[in-house]
Amino acid sequence: MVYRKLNGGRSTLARKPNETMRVFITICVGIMFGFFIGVSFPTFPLTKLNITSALLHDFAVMGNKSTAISTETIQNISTKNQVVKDVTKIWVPSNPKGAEMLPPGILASESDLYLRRLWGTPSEDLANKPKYLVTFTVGYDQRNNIDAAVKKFSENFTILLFHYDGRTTEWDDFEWSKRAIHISARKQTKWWYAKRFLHPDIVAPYDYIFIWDEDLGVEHFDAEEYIKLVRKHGLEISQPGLEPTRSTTWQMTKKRDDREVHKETKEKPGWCSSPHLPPCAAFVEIMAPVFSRDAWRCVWHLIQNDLVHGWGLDFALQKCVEPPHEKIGVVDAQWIVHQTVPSLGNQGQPEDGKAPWQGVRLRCRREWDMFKTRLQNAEKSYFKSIGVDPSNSTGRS
Ligand SMILES: *[C@@H]1O[C@H](CO)[C@@H](O)[C@H](O)[C@H]1NC(C)=O
Ligand SMILES: *[C@@H]1O[C@H](CO)[C@@H](O)[C@H](O)[C@H]1NC(C)=O
Ligand SMILES: *[C@@H]1O[C@H](CO)[C@@H](O)[C@H](O)[C@H]1NC(C)=O
Ligand SMILES: *[C@@H]1O[C@H](CO)[C@@H](O)[C@H](O)[C@H]1NC(C)=O
Ligand SMILES: CC(=O)N[C@H]1CO[C@H](CO)[C@@H](O)[C@@H]1O
Repeated sequence: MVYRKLNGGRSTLARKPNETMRVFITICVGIMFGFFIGVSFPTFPLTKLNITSALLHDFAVMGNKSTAISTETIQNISTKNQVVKDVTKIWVPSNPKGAEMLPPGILASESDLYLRRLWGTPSEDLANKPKYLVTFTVGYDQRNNIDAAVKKFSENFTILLFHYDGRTTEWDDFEWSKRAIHISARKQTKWWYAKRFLHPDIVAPYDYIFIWDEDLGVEHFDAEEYIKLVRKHGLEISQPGLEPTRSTTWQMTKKRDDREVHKETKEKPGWCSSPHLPPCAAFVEIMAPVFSRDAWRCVWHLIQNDLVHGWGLDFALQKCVEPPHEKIGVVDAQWIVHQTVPSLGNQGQPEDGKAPWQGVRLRCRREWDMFKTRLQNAEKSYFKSIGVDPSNSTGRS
């Protein structure tokens, strides 16, 4: 950095051969070293002056040999080096934005959700560090269902509950509740919590992150087995197969009986613009998604702060992995039941004589449109900015 600064200011040098440059740099380093010593031992200012002036003298002799670098120039450089005083202050441009003044060795850019104790040696706090994270967005009325679900997740999981009804302490009736993390904010949605509390740097230690609804039946599901299959089939974004019911809308997420995992399906004619595109492939729903660490790092950025219901997100997840039709899939061998109990959907405001759930549903639809429009516009302006017409490529919708 210092070299660059000095070189930048030296037009005389630019014309000179490499050797001069080398000598020059050596001298500069010498000067700086001298300066550093001077600053390090401020009680001996004369030492500093002497070293500097001795170097300047040497430099003048060498400069005479091959060039017209004058003592005045050197003095100018020397003056500029007063700025280099800042070398004793830390500035690391490669540090995260805002933390440039800290030495890289002290930066703790990532965190975790591990609970620590208040005494003893920090390095001995954690008996085990769970490698997976599961979150449920819950109301207390669904406690028995959540209790059943949590028991399908081993001690290798950190359990995080987002409470939308403000009731948290009651959960301590469950033994596992004391090792769980509880976050409470009234009447918010899963994606609202996820955006605020699951920043990729916070959940960085977890290989896989489950962001699940509260109304899932998990009788035929085991989380460790699920992860084995996800690893085996290279799924970055996945969900367990859904037992087919009347409310199962998409073919893709229906459980199949003849395989461990499926990554594509057939939909009704005209529903898929390509067999590799949602909802025929590269598609999971938003009720029970599982993300790898890397996929989540992308998806977190895709979640909009104001579009809290996450509608349309399922169609866009494919933007976050490559190739999506191979890295997004449904695990059939570990499957769940979507019980569709009325929960947060019932917590809207009655408006214009409409039931609360209607207001919520209306907002969901509206958000879906807004999300689609935002994404399309963002893509358009990106391609425009680099002068490419994406309609000419084999781009994804
Ligand atoms: C500079 O070089 C010239 C001849 O090359 C020499 O006569 C003169 O003494 C030199 N000056 C210094 C300061 O070394
Ligand atoms: C040295 O700096 C002074 C004032 O900053 C400037 O006027 C002079 O031209 C500089 N000399 C050289 C050789 O760069
Ligand atoms: C937890 O993870 C460890 C290490 O991967 C594994 O050996 C153990 O079997 C896991 N626990 C369960 C209950 O599967
Ligand atoms: C798209 O491709 C066609 C044929 O390859 C070409 O003629 C046309 O100029 C392209 N359009 C743009 C905007 O690149
Ligand atoms: C304090 C000190 O060491 N001063 C010395 C600086 O250098 C000149 C000559 O290079 C000496 O004469 C001084 O004694």
